[in-house]
Amino acid sequence: MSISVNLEAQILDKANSEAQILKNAFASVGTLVINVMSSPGSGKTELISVLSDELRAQGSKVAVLVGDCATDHDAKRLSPHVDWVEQIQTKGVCHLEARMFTPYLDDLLQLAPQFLFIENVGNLVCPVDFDLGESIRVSLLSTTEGEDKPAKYPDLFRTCHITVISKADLIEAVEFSEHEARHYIELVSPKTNTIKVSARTKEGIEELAQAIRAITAQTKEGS
Ligand SMILES: Nc1nc2c(ncn2[C@@H]2O[C@H](COP(=O)(O)OP(=O)(O)OP(=O)(O)O)[C@@H](O)[C@H]2O)c(=O)[nH]1
Ligand SMILES: [Mg+2]
Repeated sequence: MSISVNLEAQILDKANSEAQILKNAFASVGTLVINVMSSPGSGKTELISVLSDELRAQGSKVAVLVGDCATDHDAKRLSPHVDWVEQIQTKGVCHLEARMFTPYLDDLLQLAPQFLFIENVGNLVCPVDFDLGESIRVSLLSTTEGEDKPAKYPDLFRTCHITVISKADLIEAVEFSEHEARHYIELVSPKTNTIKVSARTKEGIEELAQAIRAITAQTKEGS
């Protein structure tokens, strides 16, 4: 038992020091890294696409590293909306790790985008423990998956600065209670900023872009 616990601690220590290297590197070129985490199909790729359209319209450069077990479908979807995108195929691994970014680091540092979105592998458990050098964590709670995901998977929602209630255009169709969802989010993460968004109607996209810009400003003041 103690051997496996020590091994896990050592693996996480190594991952965290790799993340710190990424954090320093991205900070040195003024890139804000945003780790986006949620269940499969909750709307991460669609959200990053429309959010990137908004941020680029305001003059920012946006890059994305997107993780899936297999396929490059999401990178292809994102490509028209961003300045740079690469797909990481994890071959079954249920989360992204900082070491997986090494092949892309030189390109990214040269591009020096204002924003680097990391679309994590769709999973509400495994990505939580892996620091990817991000300054912001965003979780999605889709209206199609029920209100109580934050109560069932508290660790993920607890570690996020922003929680997006995604697919807001479907609230009525799936009889989703926003009130109940906000209650569960606040129970596990009282300080999180919860924003209701639809990638279809663009409701909430401007507010989300502003929230990310506000954190960017705070991060710069603090460094
Ligand atoms: N109605 C509606 N559908 C949406 C919205 N956002 C995403 N979708 C749809 O939901 C499905 C899944 O969206 P994705 O963006 O692929 O979800 P994802 O979280 O990236 O999925 P994985 O990468 O597989 O984890 C797609 O069919 C999208 O078109 C939204 O705001 N409203
Ligand atoms: Mg996706």
